[in-house]
Amino acid sequence: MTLLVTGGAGFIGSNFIFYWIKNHPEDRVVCLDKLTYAGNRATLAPVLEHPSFRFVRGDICDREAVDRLFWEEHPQAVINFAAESHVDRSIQDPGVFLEANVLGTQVLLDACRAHGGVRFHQVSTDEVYGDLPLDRPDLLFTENSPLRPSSPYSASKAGADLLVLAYGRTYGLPVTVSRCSNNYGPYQLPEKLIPRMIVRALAGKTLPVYGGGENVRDWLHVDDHCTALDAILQKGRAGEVYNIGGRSERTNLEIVGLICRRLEVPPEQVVHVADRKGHDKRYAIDSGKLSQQLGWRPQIPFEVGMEDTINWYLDHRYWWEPLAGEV
Ligand code: NAD
Ligand code: TDX
Repeated sequence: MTLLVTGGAGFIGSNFIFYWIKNHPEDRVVCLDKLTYAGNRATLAPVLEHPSFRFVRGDICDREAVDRLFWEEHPQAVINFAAESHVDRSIQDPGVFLEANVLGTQVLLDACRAHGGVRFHQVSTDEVYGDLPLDRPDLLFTENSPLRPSSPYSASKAGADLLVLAYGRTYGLPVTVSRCSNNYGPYQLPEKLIPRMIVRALAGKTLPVYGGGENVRDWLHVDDHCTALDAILQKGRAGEVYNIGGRSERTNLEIVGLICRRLEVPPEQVVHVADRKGHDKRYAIDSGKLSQQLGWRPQIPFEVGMEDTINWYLDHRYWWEPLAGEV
């Protein structure tokens, strides 16, 4: 089959393309990416010459370009990673998040409808559920938790999720949605917590922790996210939402502490700075539905994945140094 991967020059999309080409060599993969500040064509260098891969620079909001690509490639499935993805940027400038994340998703859904009901998967986030209190470690997000997004980013993702599900119900489009916890791994832009701290630590800069640093995130290695997406694309039921998480909860201070120990950074380099507006306290995901119905389990223990990730950043300065100017 031909699989259209949007946003494939970003962090998770590029890891997914590598995963898919390796594990499904019979398939053709077409990547559509606008190459915003977050997209990097060089990341895809290992597959750019691959005979079953094609890279197309383009905007998912551009109806004509998307339609043309569907006529050229006749994809049997679309997986949508394309999005503005950084919460802090959405607080500064929400407009572009609404355009890319909501309207761009609508353009893709319309193309799937117009071309015979193409299978569509939306890559979404646990942030659509809002946050959980720090003093209730027993609580987890399930697929039935109410949507209570806190930031313009998560509100735009929640809007897109609802649109996807509505296209499934109204037009019978074969859609699925996955909501994943925080990813880490290679090729993550150093605006996000883990690579930002690694890159700044290596540069001898301060490590800025927002507020008290007690906020909790549920970390999942990007390769485990890819295997979950594979299971959903192949076996997921149309109209369903699947949570994806690693049950690997850590406070931000624990993450920064781990990086400091590994890179032998003195604790004085860690500084507490102004808190993020509307900062979500805790995310924790129950992915029982995915494991029970589709047999998925995460395979990479957090400490192992972090060691590999830190080593990757140590070995790939050429990749991140040009991107690390302002972080
Ligand atoms: P990223 O910012 O690293 O990459 C986003 C990619 O989308 C970039 O290559 C960018 O050029 C492209 N893009 C942006 N707007 C576009 C447009 N209008 N048209 C075409 N391409 C466009 O993001 P990421 O961390 O890889 O996240 C990918 C997806 O996964 C996003 O939808 C995000 O909401 C979701 N997600 C991310 C995480 C995480 O921890 N990073 C967790 C759960 C879900
Ligand atoms: O410099 C920092 N200092 C800091 O304390 C940065 C960049 C972040 N933080 C904190 C804020 C969060 O509590 O670390 C935590 C993680 O922050 P981010 O890396 O910005 O991720 P988060 O806001 O949790 O969102 C991420 O996971 C869900 C992705 O960016 C989203 O795209 C995804 O949907």
